[in-house]
Amino acid sequence: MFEKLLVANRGEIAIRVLRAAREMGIGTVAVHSEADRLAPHVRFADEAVEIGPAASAESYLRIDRILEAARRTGADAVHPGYGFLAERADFARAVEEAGLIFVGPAPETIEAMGDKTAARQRMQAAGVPIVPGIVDPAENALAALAAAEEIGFPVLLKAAAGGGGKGMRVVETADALERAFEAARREAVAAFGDGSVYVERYLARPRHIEIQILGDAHGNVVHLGERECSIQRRHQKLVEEAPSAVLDEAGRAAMGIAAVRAAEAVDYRGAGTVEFLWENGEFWFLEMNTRLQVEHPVTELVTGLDLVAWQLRVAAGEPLEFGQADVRMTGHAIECRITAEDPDGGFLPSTGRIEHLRLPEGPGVRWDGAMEVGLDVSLHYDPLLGKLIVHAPDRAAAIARMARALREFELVGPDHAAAFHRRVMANDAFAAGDLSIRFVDEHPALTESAPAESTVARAGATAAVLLEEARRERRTAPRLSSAGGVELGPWRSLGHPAGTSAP
Ligand code: MV4
Repeated sequence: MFEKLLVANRGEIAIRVLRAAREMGIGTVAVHSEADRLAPHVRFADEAVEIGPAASAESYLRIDRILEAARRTGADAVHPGYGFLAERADFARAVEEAGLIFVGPAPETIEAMGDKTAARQRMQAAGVPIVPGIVDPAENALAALAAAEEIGFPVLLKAAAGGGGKGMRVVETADALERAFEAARREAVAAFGDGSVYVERYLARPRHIEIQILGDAHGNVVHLGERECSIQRRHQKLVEEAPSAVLDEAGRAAMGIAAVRAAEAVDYRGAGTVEFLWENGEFWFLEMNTRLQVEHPVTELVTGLDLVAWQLRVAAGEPLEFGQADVRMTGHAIECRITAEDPDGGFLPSTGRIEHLRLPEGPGVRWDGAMEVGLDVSLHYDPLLGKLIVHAPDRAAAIARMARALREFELVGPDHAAAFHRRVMANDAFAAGDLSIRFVDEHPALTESAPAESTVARAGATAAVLLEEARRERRTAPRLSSAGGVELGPWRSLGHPAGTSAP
């Protein structure tokens, strides 16, 4: 095992990785921007190095400064987290060329999966089902039209350099194809500097289900089951769960085998995710993500495996010491992403100081976050404040547990997504497992607060802030009453603290 790990990230994922390293007796180095001097992740590491101004392009995306921090601290491995440099083949290569271990797959693997048409070709060759369509970019609109006629309308035009939905165009009829093709091409050039566009059959109401895989440097690959990630908005996942309500043992095995084949086809090392679209019992490869994902905890809770610990072990060259038959799944896990976004205001990012915070506790509850009272949430970074994750014996119990945990959750400061999640947990279609990637659009009430709800929320929030201020005052200036005792302070007038809990 290596001796000192540098975590090239911030926020909850930096803390997650630093925690695993500590438990394994590995030394830790955090990096941070000027704005993040007092950020929580800095305190979870043995050492910290400042790498530049607040803007990510000047700090967390600066390969040179991160490698310099590793050199100065004597780190021998680098974990990229997710986002930032996690899927940059040039970063993985630079880390290796500096003589350090990159905690992730080989640069060639990252590259192979970055080009979507190349990925489709490799998956097709490996026997992994891909969405029907072409596996080379269309030369021009006429070629795209010929492909579309063959596939059958509606079709989806996609950018080969894409991912995340940029440059995608649904085309319903032959008449509309040429214009859509030129638009998709322009968008792809603007977004990726590469106008290659290909054509797929359009799936109208699929689910997004992905398989977690883990590979070592000795050719062993296992899958750790699926995550259902259909509840999303504009390609931002909001709720994830494991297992999916639509996969039985046979379905899980089939998708798992396809994912392992996909991983083997690119000599996958480390933790990765193979994404599929699922519709009416059929599934097709969509993309492969060559990183640890935000939603990895739901897999950890149902498998009992520490994915970050395994990432570190296989990066150090240790073999997986278990096979597919040893992977067992128990119970049901759900994750809600608590983002600093206003769910009743189009999910616009929100900023401000965290004034009051109370995190859920109790059986089966996990919080992976990077939040504390006094922290300033800015627009510089991802709006993810933390993830609330629960584990229970079955799906109904997990929903009830998440609803309970969300009622305990109190955050006053920036607007945040907790109210949205409370509504999802109370939603009948969610309870029935009737999900698709259109779930949020199909249930507009999830993103509109009921009038009573906002009044109660405001009252609760105001009470919580007053209580917080009163507590601070008590801690700093206890006043003696005339009888010689300590006065309880102004919070007394607010009634019992339990009455202040946000809805
Ligand atoms: C699709 C699709 C429907 N049919 N492909 C969106 C992002 C990109 N990675 C792939 N995406 C999609 N590809 C076909 N042939 C619908 C989507 C899609 C989607 C996929 C997964 C998760 C969320 C999504 C939201 C909108 C559209």
